[in-house]
Amino acid sequence: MKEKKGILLFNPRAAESRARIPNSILSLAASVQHAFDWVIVDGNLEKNPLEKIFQYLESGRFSIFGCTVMPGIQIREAIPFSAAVKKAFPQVCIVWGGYFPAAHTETVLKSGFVDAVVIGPGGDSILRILHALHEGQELQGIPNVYFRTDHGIYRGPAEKPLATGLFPELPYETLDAMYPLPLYLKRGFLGEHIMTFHSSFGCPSDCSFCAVPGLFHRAWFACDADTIVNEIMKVRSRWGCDAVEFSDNNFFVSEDRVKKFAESIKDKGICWWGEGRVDTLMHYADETLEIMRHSGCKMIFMGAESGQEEILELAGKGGSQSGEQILDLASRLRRFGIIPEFSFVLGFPAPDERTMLRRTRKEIRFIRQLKKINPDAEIILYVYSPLPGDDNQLQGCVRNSGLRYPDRLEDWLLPPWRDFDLRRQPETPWSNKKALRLIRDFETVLNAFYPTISDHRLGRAARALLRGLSFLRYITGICQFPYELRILLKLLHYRQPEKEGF
Ligand code: B12
Ligand code: SF4
Repeated sequence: MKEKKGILLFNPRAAESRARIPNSILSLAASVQHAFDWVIVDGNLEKNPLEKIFQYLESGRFSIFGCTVMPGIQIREAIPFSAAVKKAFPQVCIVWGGYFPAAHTETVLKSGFVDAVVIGPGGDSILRILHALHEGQELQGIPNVYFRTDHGIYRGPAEKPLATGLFPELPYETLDAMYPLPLYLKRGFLGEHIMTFHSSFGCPSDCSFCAVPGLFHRAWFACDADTIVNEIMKVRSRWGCDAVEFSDNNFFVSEDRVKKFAESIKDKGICWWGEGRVDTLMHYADETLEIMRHSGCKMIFMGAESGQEEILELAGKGGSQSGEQILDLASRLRRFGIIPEFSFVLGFPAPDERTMLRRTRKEIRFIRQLKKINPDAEIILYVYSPLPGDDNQLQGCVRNSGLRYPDRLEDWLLPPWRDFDLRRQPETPWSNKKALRLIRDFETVLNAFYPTISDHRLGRAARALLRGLSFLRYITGICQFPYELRILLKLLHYRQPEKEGF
């Protein structure tokens, strides 16, 4: 019988500190585990990941090098490592999945070293690719799989994922044998040993700046509350975690599910955090918020995006969310002792510099008002990094601006594309130096006056020093050139959730 070859799954480095359980590829491993051999190489934990990848591939055990790639830092290893693998092991099929190849599929496949791209949840597709390679068949017809042919890009049939296959039981024990699980259960604001769990795919909303609607078309698939609790308790009893970070795009879609989860997890000594929407949470009953808090919900991340109606409209949140609602929720969550973490997206395309500066100043005033209402509210400032996407008002502005993404995959490694997706200061036809400086200066003063609670290493003395030194600037609103604060934040190794996660 022909030898069955398996898959080497690679998670390129994504974080400077605090490696998280690599759920993107671990869930792929879970989908193939009963039929094929698999191993994981985690760039967040390896000193020399390429060496490890080569060692595995030299064994001849693997027919696929599967690489997960989200925009930003991960392309820095994904691109050169995939090119090197193709050169040294041309017979190995290189498959990419995740948000970056879903957005730039053609560029990825045209590179010549990525053989196939899987769009959306990949468990079922990767299993079918493994079977096809084993049986010497073509990849044609496998749902959501794109690949290069002599005639161009072949697009497999688009198929909605089936909720049943989306949440396979994760092989924590096998991962533990490769990378001891405690390496992923690190200390943070939520607890001493935080695990990451992903309990739903997609989102029913379609914000115009977000990558999720393009992949899921407003569908949302979730596992039930009992499954979440069982998985957490499995990790807790074997490795001892005391907190969970949910990495769902929108954990709070179903109030009923959240309530059930909160009721079952309470008294189990677990703190938790998740991402949701302002309008959804505003509609939650007081009783649910009360149960959530008592069950260990410490903080909720929400895309506030803006306090201005015109921007909310552009972002696709107009009509259902308003500035007033954001302020109300900030005050409401304060009553329940849950910290709201609001992210804002600044720097959307504007018709001229005056409008851009007016909008930026208005946003800053709104954030100051928000902090007055709830000083504990965490503020995350992003700058809009566009994605290729569907037709909407925002995409129209992007297209009219003349922005063009690189044609060559390798160009994503060069400035200005290298940092484009980090949401810090993407170079776009509408980016404006004065507005960016306003944002950065305000962010520095805000971070010093209200240091994030998520930087658990920052002691009391350091916080007091930062607050004292920024007091006058914050109170007077004179934020220009805050060099003294920048230096101090750097010396204190201040950790920004915008860069490192939450
Ligand atoms: C955990 C996480 C991180 C971690 C790193 C994780 C890691 N890999 O080590 C941290 C916190 C470091 C991080 C950082 C960033 N992140 Co992030 N991150 C996530 C998050 C919350 C969860 C990822 C996950 O585990 N999902 C669970 C798995 C099961 O789902 P999945 O990843 O989609 O995988 C499935 C499919 O995509 C597919 N698939 C994925 N990979 C592969 C590979 C192969 C071979 C195949 C066949 C299939 C396949 O199959 C999988 C199983 O079904 C996602 C949101 C989300 N819910 O996915 C954002 C997300 C991926 N991040 C995003 C972004 C933009 C970033 C940043 C670049 C920017 C920012 N400021 O947030 C930063 C970079 C920061 C930096 N250091 O520079 C965006 C990407 C959106 C986009 N623009 O396309 C997302 C979608 C959040 C969002 N809604 O905006 N992130
Ligand atoms: S609510 Fe969040 S995840 Fe859903 S579409 Fe909007 S930004 Fe994306």
